[in-house]
Amino acid sequence: MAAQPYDLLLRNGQLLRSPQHLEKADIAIQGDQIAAISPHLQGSAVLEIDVAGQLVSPPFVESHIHLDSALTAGDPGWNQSGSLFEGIEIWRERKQSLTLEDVKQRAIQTLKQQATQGVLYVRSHADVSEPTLTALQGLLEVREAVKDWLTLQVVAFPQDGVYGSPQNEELLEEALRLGADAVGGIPHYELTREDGVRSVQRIFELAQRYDRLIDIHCDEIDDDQSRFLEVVVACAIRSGLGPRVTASHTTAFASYNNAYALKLMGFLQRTQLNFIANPLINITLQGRTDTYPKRRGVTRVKELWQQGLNVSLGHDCIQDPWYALGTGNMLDVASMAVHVCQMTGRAEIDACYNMVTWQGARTLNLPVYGLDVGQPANLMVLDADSRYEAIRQRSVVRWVIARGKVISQTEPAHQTSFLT
Ligand code: 17E
Ligand code: FE2
Repeated sequence: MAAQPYDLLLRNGQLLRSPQHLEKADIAIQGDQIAAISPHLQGSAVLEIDVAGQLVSPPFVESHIHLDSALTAGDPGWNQSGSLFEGIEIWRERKQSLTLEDVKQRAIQTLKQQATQGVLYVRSHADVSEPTLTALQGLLEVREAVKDWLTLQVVAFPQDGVYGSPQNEELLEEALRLGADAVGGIPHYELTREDGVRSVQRIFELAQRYDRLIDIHCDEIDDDQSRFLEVVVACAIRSGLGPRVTASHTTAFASYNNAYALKLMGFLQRTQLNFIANPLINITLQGRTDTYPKRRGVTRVKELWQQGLNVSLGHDCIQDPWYALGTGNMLDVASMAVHVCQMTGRAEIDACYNMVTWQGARTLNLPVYGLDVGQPANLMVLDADSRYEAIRQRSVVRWVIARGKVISQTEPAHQTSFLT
């Protein structure tokens, strides 16, 4: 009797089996799982695709984006100074008119744009400093609506500070009761340094009480005196929560003097903290008060990576008050990291690819991720034969497979002929 055909068979792929390891193989999918991986798979399939040596990779992980503000650039005004603070003011005005429909429509449109480019895991912040919690409720509904093709985590993010106004602390806790996956904060934007410290301590208490992850916007400023990362480190060491905690942005780390940075790096070794850099936006947002020399304002990605700490990369924004550009393409993010963080060595370029895949999965605390038999069939095929080529060419993601289904197909860019 003939063997049951697979649902889907990808032949002749360059499979990214681990952060270190590429393997030429066929991969078969049955239902929503990876059923077999082998250099020459026997058997047939309902749908068989010859991927002809192209890179077969686990999906991209977008570990840091603000879906509640996505696609609002210019509404109600353009960020003329390009600063974080003008962005916060524009958003403060825009968020007065949020409705559930508005949030859901823009978030789902953005997620589809991301998914067609291979992003199947996303962590989004939801501003919880408006009394109706519309952004949060909208994104929680979106998390449910997209769950058959994309995994969305929602962070309760108090954009205006936990202690910025009297009701914010309670709103943050209410967001956790409503089901946010993680608790966030913004200590460098609290009214005083003491409030900043207190906010971090409160975030850790809430995370423990509600058993949630932590992802704090931390020291997103060029002020070398902004030192809340050390408070996060202290709380992580004392609570033992390290791997469940993320410090996002940490741009001030790029402005610290080396003596202090060296001490901090030593402390970080005791935490297993996760870091997220957002090089597209922070290269434009930071350094705005400098003349020349002008700082880059992206955290010490290379040094953190060299120390063995987990670093992932995010877009942060797609067309919003902080950054009017952005397409959802994670290879743009990785490419910007290669440039801004000077990760140009061959292993460093591969590391930047890993920062939008494996390292992102670790930041999100995903229980399973990767290409192994028995795992959920989530993967993508890129028009490139290596991570280096994918980043260099910003290669098209030809096929995206989510839960065993082909959810997106893109033709490669047209070939150009030189006519002279
Ligand atoms: N809010 C914030 O505090 N920082 C950012 N980078 C964005 C929103 C995008
Ligand atoms: Fe952010």
